[in-house]
Amino acid sequence: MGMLAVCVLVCAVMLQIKAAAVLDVKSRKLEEKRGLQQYRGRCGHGWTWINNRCFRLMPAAKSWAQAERSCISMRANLASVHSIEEYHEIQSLTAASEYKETWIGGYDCQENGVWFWSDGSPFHFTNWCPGQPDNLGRNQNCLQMNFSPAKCWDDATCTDHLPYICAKKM
Ligand SMILES: [Ca+2]
Ligand SMILES: [Ca+2]
Repeated sequence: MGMLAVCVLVCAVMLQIKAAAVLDVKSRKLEEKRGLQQYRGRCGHGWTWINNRCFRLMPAAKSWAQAERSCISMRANLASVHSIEEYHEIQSLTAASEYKETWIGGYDCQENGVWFWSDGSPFHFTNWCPGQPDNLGRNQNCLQMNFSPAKCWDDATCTDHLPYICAKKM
């Protein structure tokens, strides 16, 4: 075999390998997409899949405690938030209601300034508005999102009536 023939053969084989690799990546991406859709579907009607959890905005305003009870009745809790990216995705659920103030699962009822999430997850990430939490009137122990034009977090009076966001694990 001449040098040229060997080159052509090698090139042809290389091209085939490359084509197979591209196909492989394509089919893997398709599989991933299908898997993702299955995940989203598993959340059920009315729920939105974000970061392996299912979220739902409940527009009928309730006190924080009644909101938590309502979430629990759907095997969920008021939503906890663990990163700014997650916050923005959760926030997008409130876009239709013009980013109205909305309860999520943070509370500091037992000891002022010691915050917990009602789903028991660690309270690490925060997005407080400047000057918040201020425990105004020594009576603000529940976390509302979308506060002020900056749409950040505020401690509010737990008996205020607000829409709320529930979240459940998949
Ligand atoms: Ca407080
Ligand atoms: Ca406040």
